[in-house]
Amino acid sequence: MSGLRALIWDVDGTLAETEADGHRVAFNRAFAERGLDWQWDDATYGRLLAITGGKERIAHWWRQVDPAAAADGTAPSFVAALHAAKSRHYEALVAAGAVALRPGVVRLLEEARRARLTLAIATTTQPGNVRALLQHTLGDQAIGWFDVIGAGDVVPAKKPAPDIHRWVLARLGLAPTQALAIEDSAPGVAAACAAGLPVLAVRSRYTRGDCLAGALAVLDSLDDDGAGAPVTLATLRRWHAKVPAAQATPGGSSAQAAA
Ligand code: XBP
Ligand code: MG
Repeated sequence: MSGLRALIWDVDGTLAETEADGHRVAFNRAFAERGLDWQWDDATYGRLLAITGGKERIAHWWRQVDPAAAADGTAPSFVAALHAAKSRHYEALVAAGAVALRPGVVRLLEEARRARLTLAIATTTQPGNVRALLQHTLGDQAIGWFDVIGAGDVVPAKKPAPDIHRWVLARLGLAPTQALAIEDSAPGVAAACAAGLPVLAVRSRYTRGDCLAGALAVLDSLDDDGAGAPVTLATLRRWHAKVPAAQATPGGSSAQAAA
């Protein structure tokens, strides 16, 4: 097992609870702006999160509510325009402070920076959304904390495909076993595992019921390692060092077993 050299962070649900009060609201504002009577309530949106990527989520919904229109040749450009409006609304919501970083995130980022561990991002959301979140929660300088930011359509297939994690690893010049992914959802954990990355899962609002099998540990918060203590770099290094044993265990191990 190589030592831990980099943390590869997911954004939505992991750095911040962006979905309910950020992305969902932005989708609904874009629908209303375009005169559509579509409205994604909390439960509907929770189900739709199985479709990763905003454009893909809109197209999936459209195929359900109006299959004939969704099959029209102009559908992709309509989806793209609708999604661009959604991204504009999302960035405005983030700028207005609608989403905050999750507990423990700033503490762990700062500890990793002090230890000169490489930081990177692998996310399904659009690059502009990542920039807006970092800028409005951590400040203008925070974008520079991350050596590589893999986001949105830089890869053809979104999570649960491993493409985005592989893209980030290639640019970092690291083997999967030299890094640790931090994810909140079933598609995110599946993507990291398929890329050969050890992964820590931290459940978020919409992923309480997700199957997170394959993760080194499954937590509810970075402020609770499963035994009531904050997750520190030492915790991550300890779990990371056990990767061969954890990978040999079908379904991974619990936080208590990993600790
Ligand atoms: C999050 C997503 C994203 C956002 C919307 O997945 O699926 O699509 O919900 O973002 P993950 P865009 O946290 O696993 O990256 O509309 O910008 O695509
Ligand atoms: Mg996520």
